[in-house]
Amino acid sequence: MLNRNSTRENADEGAEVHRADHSFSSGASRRLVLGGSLAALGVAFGALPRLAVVTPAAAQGTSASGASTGPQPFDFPGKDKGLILLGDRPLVAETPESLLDDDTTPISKFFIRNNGQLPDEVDDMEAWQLRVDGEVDTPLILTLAELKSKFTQHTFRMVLECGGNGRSFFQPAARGNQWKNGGAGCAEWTGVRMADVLQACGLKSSAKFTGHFGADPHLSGDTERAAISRGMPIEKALEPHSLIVWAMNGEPLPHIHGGPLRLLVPGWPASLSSKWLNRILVRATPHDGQGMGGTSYRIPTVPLIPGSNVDGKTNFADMTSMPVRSIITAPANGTRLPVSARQVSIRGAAWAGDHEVTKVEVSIDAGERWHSMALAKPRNRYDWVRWTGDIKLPSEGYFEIWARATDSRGVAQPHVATNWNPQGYGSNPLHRIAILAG
Ligand SMILES: Nc1nc2c(c(=O)[nH]1)N[C@H]1C(S)=C(S)[C@@H](COP(=O)(O)O)O[C@H]1N2
Ligand SMILES: [Mo]
Repeated sequence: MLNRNSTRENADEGAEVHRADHSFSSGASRRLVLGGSLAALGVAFGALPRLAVVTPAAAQGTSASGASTGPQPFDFPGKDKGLILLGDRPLVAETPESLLDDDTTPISKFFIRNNGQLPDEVDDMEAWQLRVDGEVDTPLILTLAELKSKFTQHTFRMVLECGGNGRSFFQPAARGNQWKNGGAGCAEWTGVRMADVLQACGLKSSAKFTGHFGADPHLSGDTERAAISRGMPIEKALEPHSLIVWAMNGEPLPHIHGGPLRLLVPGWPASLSSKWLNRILVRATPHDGQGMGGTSYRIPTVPLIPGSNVDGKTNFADMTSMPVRSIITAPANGTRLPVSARQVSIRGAAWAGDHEVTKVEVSIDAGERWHSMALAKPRNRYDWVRWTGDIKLPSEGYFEIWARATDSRGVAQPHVATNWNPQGYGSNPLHRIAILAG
């Protein structure tokens, strides 16, 4: 349906930074997708009525050729029509930044990422089985009912973020779904600790890595191949926030999000958070499943010339913590304010993988001056930080709002995507939106 590998709004290969793709829309009947030049904007403004209906530019479907196709309503049961379809086979959809404005991301707005086909839905969720085997004293098969009754339950609000989030900001384009910043959400997850379950099986001294398996068939239908099967060092599995979960925002985990049972491994690429989880294999050596090795979920340890054709066998390392990121969730990109508006309240969210967010700043003059935003206290580790603040516009006219977060190591978001890699991981440039007073 959409070209997954090359969709980029307002694509302009010559631009040295990604733009805050902007459009000031006068409503569904009339839609303008603007390029970057102020001359183009000047023309477009004249054509608009004074108070336009607000449409986030992220909802604009624009093909790689630049032709506007208008927003494509996302049509999936229980999901908000404002999600952006990035691919329909496998089904992948992201959340526009402006739809991530809730403290807890509702299920209806939570992004979807599948690598294979959807497995069949089961009638009896409580009978779902998880096998734990490999480098353990006692391999176990546990039903969901047993997980619930035999282990202590925990609920944490935590960010789940695709390893490729932000990929569309790489230049040249990297392979894969062209995410903006919406391959992430922050929900309340309820389950039991991976650590408690692994320890119930008795970890051998040779237990150094995990391998995760789900019930979804490979996209090709080949039953010999897994849709995806990733794994990690055992230390990550033993963290108190690494959970085996069956509920999301207090509801049974929806099928599309891996129900009845999934992993939730916060801070690291979401590909580790196996959906439809049916097996955890404890290993002495790194897992070698689908999505491990080569350039999959791996980033260069020696910077590459952007666009290089490499196989990832040398000077690459598995991605661990996701990088720091902030998003502006209000106003929406493309918001048109009354001509007299000078005070603008801004809201957003920020998170930083394994690290903490210590600062969020906003600029309306392309980074000449930065203004600190107020940070809300996260509920628990791996929760995102909601932030708020007011900015004063010096005049009517066109402004870009830029937001950047800094993590507890003092690492801030860069202005552009850095450390280019073939599959486009770890892209976290500051978020830019455009507003118009007038
Ligand atoms: N079994 C299985 N688990 C999976 C995947 C998958 O395709 N199959 N996709 C992974 C990836 S790449 C991501 S980003 C997250 C997406 O989770 P969500 O669809 O609940 O948002 O699930 C992960 N777990
Ligand atoms: Mo992902």
